[in-house]
Amino acid sequence: MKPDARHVCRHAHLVTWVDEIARLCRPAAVHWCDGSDDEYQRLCAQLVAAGTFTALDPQRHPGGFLARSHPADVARVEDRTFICSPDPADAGPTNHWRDPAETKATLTRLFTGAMSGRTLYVVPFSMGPIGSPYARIGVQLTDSAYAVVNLRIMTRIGSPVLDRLASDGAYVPCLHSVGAPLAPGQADVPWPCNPEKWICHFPAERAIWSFGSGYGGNALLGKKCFALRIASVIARDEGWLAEHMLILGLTAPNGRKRYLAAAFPSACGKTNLAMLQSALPGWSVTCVGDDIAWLHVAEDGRLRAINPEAGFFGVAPGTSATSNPHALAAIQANTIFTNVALTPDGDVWWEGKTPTPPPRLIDWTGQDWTPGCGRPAAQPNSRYTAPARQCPVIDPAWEDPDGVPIDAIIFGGRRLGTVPLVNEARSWAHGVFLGSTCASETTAAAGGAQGVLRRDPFAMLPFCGYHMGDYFAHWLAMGRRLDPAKRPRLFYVNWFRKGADGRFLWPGFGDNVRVLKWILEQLDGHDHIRTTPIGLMPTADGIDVQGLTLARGAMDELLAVDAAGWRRELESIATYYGTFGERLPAELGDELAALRSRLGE
Ligand code: O2Y
Ligand code: MN
Repeated sequence: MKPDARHVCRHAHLVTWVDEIARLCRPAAVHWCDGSDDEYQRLCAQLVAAGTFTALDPQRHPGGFLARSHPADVARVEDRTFICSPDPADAGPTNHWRDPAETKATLTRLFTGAMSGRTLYVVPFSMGPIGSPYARIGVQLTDSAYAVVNLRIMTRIGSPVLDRLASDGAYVPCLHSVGAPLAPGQADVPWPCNPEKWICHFPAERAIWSFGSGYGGNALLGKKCFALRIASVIARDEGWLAEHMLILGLTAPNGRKRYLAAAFPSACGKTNLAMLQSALPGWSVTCVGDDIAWLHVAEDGRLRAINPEAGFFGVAPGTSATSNPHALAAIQANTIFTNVALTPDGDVWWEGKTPTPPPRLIDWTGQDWTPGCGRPAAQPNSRYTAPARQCPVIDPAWEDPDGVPIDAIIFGGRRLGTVPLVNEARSWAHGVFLGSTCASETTAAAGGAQGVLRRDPFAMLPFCGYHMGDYFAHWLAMGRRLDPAKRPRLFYVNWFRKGADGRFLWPGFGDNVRVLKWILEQLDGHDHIRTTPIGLMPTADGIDVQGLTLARGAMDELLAVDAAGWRRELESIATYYGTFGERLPAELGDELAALRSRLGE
């Protein structure tokens, strides 16, 4: 693949690192990515020839491709994800820790000759708009062309990034191999990978080494590995926040626009909220980002956010004209689909895309599929990779180098009971308490039994690169640095509360704008508010339900403070907090005690 961008690199340290890795991994060729459209097209054609990609019907999905992964390489591997801090205590109780020197030694053995017969791609990438004071640069060395083309959508890559690096710019080295060397003459497979997987982070040296997987967060190292795990450590040290948050703009009928950020655990509909199609006339949402926010204190004491990504790596199942029409429009062209089903006429399909499935499909494993055959057509974690600029409601300021000002931050989770529709924190410390208690409940697979509660503080459980107790302390410190008059207000929402009949009480999707409206009214000061032991909540008529038919009594239940449920919640939080030992900030213990006393315990 010629020509490449090597000649525009003036960065001696980077050249030396690439040479060193090439000597270790012994690729057949080294290609420096320039990030051009030509290069992207050549790599896609190469992936089609290799059987990794199937080109979709150009009428239905121009520039669209389907990739099918190895059936055992379909998701992030949390149990193989390691934080290799020098001191195990710094990884904390929520991470898997490994000794950095031992891990480097093990990985060095695994990477030796790992790229034989393959091309080593050098992918300089920028997280954040190139030139933004908040952007950071990484360089991924990878033997996966699939990773390169996905990175080109998800980040800004190539020669402009090398230019920006100049001769001595800082970068995060990100080493990746699928771990499937080819012997001379050995035929390749469409999705090379290794049964042994290692996703390793070295926070002290700000480096990432990933081995064995070609999928998603394991392979696109700019996303969870860099923009969350390593960036959270950098942010702690430099005084900013790297968060698992969407960013949206909300415009009221009077034309006033405010920006909100929101943290939800995976599988709570973040992308749907980020691109919400408003059910309320006159209200509209624009999308700045759907997964990650980097938040800085600006000179004026305000919090400003950038989306460090340039694309969406969204989960396909459940994406429909009802749940997210704007995502459907965004993925119409120039999109890579992974592990979805293929229709006979070259279109894609997944569970929930249409109310009824097509009569015949090729499923994500490449087998014939018919409705009722007992297997899912699309892998449940199947994905689309699409450029953010294609979203019809992308915010005009989504690439503003200075970011957008954040007026409210929303936390949430999937809670079947107890937690109300919306609740505002009484103070910054109370908001940090709310964020620290984020949790999602899964309905047990059999028998409709009580769900299993997984605490996911700030939706960062799998993504915080250091001790979670120190992370809480960092959030408390950030609040002290913000101008109290301009500090974002902190909220907690729950779209997933169910009634006694087991049905969701709240319709969700586009109707969630009704809750966003109440949040905005809170910022402007209004009287649809009541003080409760758990925080500030809407009055019975506080949420605008015009045009919405809720089940009888549903709003009362959605806004109820269930004392018995909260008593159980207090105990659950106390047990959870106990896991952080002495690194739990005293303020959070105080918030728990204050809640206990407000609840009359
Ligand atoms: O399984 C993967 O590798 C993807 S996970 C993911 C992708 C996009 C946005 N968020 C997530 C997540 O797990 O939070
Ligand atoms: Mn995510």
